[in-house]
Amino acid sequence: MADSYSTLATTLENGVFTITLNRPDALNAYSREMGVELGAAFRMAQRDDSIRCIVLTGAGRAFSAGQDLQEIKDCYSEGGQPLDFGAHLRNQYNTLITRIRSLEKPVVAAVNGVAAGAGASFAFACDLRICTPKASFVMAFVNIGLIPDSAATLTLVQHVGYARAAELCMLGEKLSAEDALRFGLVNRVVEEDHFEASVRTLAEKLAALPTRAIGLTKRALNRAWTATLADQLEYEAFLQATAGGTQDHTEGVRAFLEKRQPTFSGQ
Ligand code: T3D
Repeated sequence: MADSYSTLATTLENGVFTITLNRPDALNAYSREMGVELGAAFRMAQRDDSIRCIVLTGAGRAFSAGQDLQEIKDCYSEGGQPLDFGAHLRNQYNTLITRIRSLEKPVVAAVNGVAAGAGASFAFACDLRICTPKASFVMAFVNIGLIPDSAATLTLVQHVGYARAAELCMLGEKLSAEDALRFGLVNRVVEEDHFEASVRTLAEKLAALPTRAIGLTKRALNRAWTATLADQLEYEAFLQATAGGTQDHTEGVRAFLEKRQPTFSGQ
């Protein structure tokens, strides 16, 4: 696949669409252009049936340092036009976070280095997080007098609980990969030498599973935070009616009965 992005590098292999944030000199800080390109890449990931798992990672030594503060520096100069934070978040970050959460395919954050500010928020919005021992997470917002955004006030509480989320958000200190694993914030920490291969193995495994069932599972998990027991039971029944009608469900049951490995098509 030809790469038509200037802030991202992408590959599609064995059903795995890898999106690499590619501004290593700025620690892959989020620029306006990166926002536009990420939007396009995630839209394509949803549309293209050959894509069955998405990996989000960073080039160089960082995952992402969050908002590019250089890009908005004029807003802070004497007489500069102040940033319209509400509009900036609504138009850029919020649409991307919504897209990741509502994408009906598994999204894995392969956290190769520091993830700070909205960079951390993007990792938290993914379904799974795998990182190297060098990775770290910094809720850098407080260090510049802002509140955590891009849904981190929700996702971080979901992943680690209120007390740990409050400590990370209020102190703005670096959380190591080891502690992130202990807190349940990341699923796996893998030595750097094996990182790429482990990410590939995990992503290809996800890509070979029943994609529609995974998408529907994601819907149910997303809904769980606000649902009552009765709501959730009903929602599961509703979604299962769709999952039960997929080719992959039939294939899964037939393979079980015929004592063979299933071959899932994603349909
Ligand atoms: O509406 C809105 O815009 C609000 C939205 C907010 C979303 C946000 O993400 S707010 C939070 C923004 N991010 C930050 O505040 C993080 C700032 N960076 C850091 O705290 C540290 O750089 C890191 C913890 C990420 C990494 O530290 P370290 O020691 O490994 O690297 P460093 O030496 O600080 O940075 C290396 C270079 O990257 C350096 O440039 P230089 O001096 O080599 O030319 C540094 O300026 C640059 N860099 C790091 N972060 C950013 C950045 N450049 C632009 N924007 C950045 N966010």
